[in-house]
Amino acid sequence: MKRLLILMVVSILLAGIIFPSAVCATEDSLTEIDYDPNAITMYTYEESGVQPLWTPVPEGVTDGSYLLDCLNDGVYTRPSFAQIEFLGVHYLETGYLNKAFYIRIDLGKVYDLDKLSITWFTNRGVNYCVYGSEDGSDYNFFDDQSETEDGTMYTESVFDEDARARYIEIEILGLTRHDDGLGGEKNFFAMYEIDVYGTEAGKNQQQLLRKRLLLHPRKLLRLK
Ligand SMILES: [Ca+2]
Repeated sequence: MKRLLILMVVSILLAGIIFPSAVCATEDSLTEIDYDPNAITMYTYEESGVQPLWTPVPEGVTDGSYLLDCLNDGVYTRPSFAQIEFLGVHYLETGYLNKAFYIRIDLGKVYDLDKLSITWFTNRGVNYCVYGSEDGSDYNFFDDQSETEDGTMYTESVFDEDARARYIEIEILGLTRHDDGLGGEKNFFAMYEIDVYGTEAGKNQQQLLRKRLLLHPRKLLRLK
């Protein structure tokens, strides 16, 4: 029985070496989470002095833009975007806000997360960090995108294997382009899409095992 097991393990490992494309297939097969974009909320701390809001649909605009639905509809072009505008003290040299504000996404269930990506509407970069929480009160740090450069159209956070959350918070630290002629303090940015990838917690054990087999074959050899 033990020999059979070893033979199976060796066969799997050899398959990984002979057909390395299998590793790529794992990357490509990420599952997108179909969360409700209308469950996205935004908040800041009262004492921060930052006033963020979702830009309301401008008068006369009837093409469906500026709605939260746009953030998870799989459309990465006009008019499918939503915009945030904010007023707050920021450092002129860096564009960083004195105090951050937060976008919170409720995925509806707890997920083992693989990746979060944002497709930006304009060519102004947004500096942010990503946190995750299973219960909505205790958050873990997931990723740092605070070095985003001006002109960035797409950012991506690939999470560690143990990243598990129902709630994701995107901490908006500021914009890379601070001077847009709007008076120094007022600013805005827009997003076409916020994509989150992962699988429902506890339902992906086989997938995780396969991932570990491919990524950490030596660990498997130590198993009895
Ligand atoms: Ca969209």
